[in-house]
Amino acid sequence: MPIVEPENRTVKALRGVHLYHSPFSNCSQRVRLVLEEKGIPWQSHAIDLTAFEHLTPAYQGIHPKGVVPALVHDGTLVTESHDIIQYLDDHFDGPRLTPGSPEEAARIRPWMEMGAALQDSIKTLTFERIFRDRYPPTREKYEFYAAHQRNPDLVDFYRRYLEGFDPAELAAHEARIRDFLARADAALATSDYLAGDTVSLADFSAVVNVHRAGVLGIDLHEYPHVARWYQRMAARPSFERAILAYVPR
Ligand SMILES: N[C@@H](CCC(=O)N[C@@H](CS)C(=O)NCC(=O)O)C(=O)O
Repeated sequence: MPIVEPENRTVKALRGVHLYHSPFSNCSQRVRLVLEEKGIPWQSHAIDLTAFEHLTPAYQGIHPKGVVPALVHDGTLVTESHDIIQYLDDHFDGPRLTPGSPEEAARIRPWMEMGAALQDSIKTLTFERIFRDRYPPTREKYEFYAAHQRNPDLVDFYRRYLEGFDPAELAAHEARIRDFLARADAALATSDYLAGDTVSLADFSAVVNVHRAGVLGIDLHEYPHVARWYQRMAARPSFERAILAYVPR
């Protein structure tokens, strides 16, 4: 499913690892973390979402859903950040981030699924609490977006951003993020990492969402095991290189 035929055929000629990504995007941060952890050399194609660079015909022809990140490896296009990090772990040397036994692997998958399911909540609160001041929506921007974004769900999202999100919806998104933090806190009460005692893709999937939850104003100290785990994850060199080097906070 994550491997897709690009409509923009030029990417098929790319050799090595190329990442189309954006500095602040949590999904891009997730992929950059795993690239750093595994020590994979890669070429950057930075896409400025605030300048709508993902709306160019060239990029719309790369990612079928019109979002970042997108990875190209020797001409193979992989989309969806969780599928990309699994692909990287499966295809490249470096520390194995999906531990060997089926039991251990089975503990990782649900965290990846929960991390993916949280994206709508993370995105909505990011637009409301951070972007609304920095990049206020206007009718002109919406019209440009609607004319160039082929993904109707995203056009609808931008319309709701322009018109104002329903407060009940915003509260529900915060509750979902808090529920994720509570589940992580329970798991981390009995093990060092989310899926056991070794770091895995589960942790790299989750840490970007936890980091963003803090930026969105949720006090991580309400989740003490998460707070301690987050400190350890943030102390890894990958966190500096994949996250803080792009956006200090
Ligand atoms: N399920 C996708 C979500 C990707 C996504 O939502 N990307 C955001 C940035 S984190 C994006 O490109 N948004 C552009 C837009 O909304 O116009 C993944 O995990 O890769």
